[in-house]
Amino acid sequence: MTSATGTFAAYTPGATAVTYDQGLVPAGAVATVSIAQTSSDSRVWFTVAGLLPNRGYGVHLHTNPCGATGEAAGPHYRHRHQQVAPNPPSPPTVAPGPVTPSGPAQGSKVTPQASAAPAASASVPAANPSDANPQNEVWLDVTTRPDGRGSAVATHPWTFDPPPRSLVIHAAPTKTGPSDAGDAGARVACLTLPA
Ligand SMILES: [Cu+2]
Repeated sequence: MTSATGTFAAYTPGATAVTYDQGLVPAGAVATVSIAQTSSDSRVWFTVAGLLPNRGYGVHLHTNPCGATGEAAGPHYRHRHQQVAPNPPSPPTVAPGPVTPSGPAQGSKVTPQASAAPAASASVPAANPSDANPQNEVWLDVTTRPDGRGSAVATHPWTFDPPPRSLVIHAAPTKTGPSDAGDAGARVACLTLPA
């Protein structure tokens, strides 16, 4: 069982729990994450107190520890990395025609040609529902009760490798559309998980 508890406060180096927006995650709010695994599956519990009442927040596990800004937590933890390029570049067609000498070679200048192969960019769709979904990621969205408390549980038929290193609270519930899957708005707080 891996567990982390933190009381959110403005960032200081080494802080476990950081709030980046005290209007949405007030200093003093407390969150706990617990991860239990068997050889084949995993379960994650999340509880939080001290948030705004009756409000939805997107919550996910992310790959990196928290830092001075929300971006430090890196991307969502993903079990499977499909990263299917929508349009794989086709190999360049180079006609290996015979080099025709045109007149005396003396003085002719040969300009080295840059490789015609286009740089294959490893571009991955920012939001792809086949990658960004609660089966492949760990989504722990909460809608807080009138007292500002919330909780969520996520179970998966897989285990963590390597372990996620943070839980990030976002400003809005997680979206699931074809172009915005996984998007939950600004990163408003972060809790670092032990390695
Ligand atoms: Cu997130």
